[in-house]
Amino acid sequence: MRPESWPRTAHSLPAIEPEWGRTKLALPKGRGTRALREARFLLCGLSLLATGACRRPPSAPTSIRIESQIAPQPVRVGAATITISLTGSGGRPLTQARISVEGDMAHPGMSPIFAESKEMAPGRYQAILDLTMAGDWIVLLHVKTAEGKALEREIDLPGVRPD
Ligand SMILES: [Cu+2]
Repeated sequence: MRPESWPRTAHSLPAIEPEWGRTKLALPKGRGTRALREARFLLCGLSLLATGACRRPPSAPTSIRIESQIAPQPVRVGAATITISLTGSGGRPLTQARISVEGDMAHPGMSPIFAESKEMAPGRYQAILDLTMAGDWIVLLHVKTAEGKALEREIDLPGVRPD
């Protein structure tokens, strides 16, 4: 089970992450690391409180369906192929969408990973996400349709196995 108090939000801190990166680099080596980690964790929590309301993914218009599959099963460290099918009203394939895929781990302190998808067939997209660590992942699909509608999907990917 994923502790709700920590985030999902590795990905929701784009404005803050670079600052931390700089701060970390500026610290003398081997000192203050623990304090930094705690401060960073606290910051995560605060930022979740502050932005929780506006970070909810926009709800999808009911006419658009997003279905996804991930392979191989069981999912393990390394390349995971994510296949996404996008359909509009009446089941017609939605072509020429942009789908970027983000992977976050359920524990703090890890940077998100990203992959862009390619349209392999009309309305059928594929992305390869390089899962770098065993454990619990959350995959976010950031979809932008050809008409410019933005949608998000979150897929829990618990228990990714070691290589
Ligand atoms: Cu990790």
